[in-house]
Amino acid sequence: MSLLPILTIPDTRLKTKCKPLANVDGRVVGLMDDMLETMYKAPGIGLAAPQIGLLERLIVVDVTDQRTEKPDPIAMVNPELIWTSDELAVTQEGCLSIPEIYADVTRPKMVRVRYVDRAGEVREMDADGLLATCIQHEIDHLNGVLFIDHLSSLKRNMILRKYNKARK
Ligand code: GNR
Ligand code: NI
Repeated sequence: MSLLPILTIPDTRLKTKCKPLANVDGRVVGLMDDMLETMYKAPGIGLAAPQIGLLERLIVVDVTDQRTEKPDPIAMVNPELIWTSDELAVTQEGCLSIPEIYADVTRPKMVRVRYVDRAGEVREMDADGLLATCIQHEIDHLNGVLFIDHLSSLKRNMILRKYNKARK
């Protein structure tokens, strides 16, 4: 297991569409474990492969509270949203690739996701609440989309000015 450095904006790899994985082999399982370790250490509730510079369709999520609940790590290869609810939910989101910036994002409240698990089996999962939000945030990363891209250009530009000023 190893900790991996997390890329931050404006790294262009965060704006790139990632390629599907052909299969789940030892390399991919090793990456899942390294990404989970990196996510827990950050700490974060999700991590997508492009955030560690890998342009492949792989995400990990665990929305349990690390201090009070037992872990529930989930790794998904080639995840796809096969259904999203008409009902929407607003969640304050953050991103390890845009440190210390938070904003309300509106997304479908519930989703059904199809993916390949660490055993190479195709699975489907229904998600609601923070898990649904996190899965959508991570799949966005695989398409080169960041949570700030869901905001108005006025709001996004305000945030980017704030980020660049804090980063200077
Ligand atoms: O740690 C994270 N928290 C979070 C909070 C609300 C909505 C999405 C997230 S994901 C984020 C980690 C991250 O950047 N994943 O890509
Ligand atoms: Ni993120």
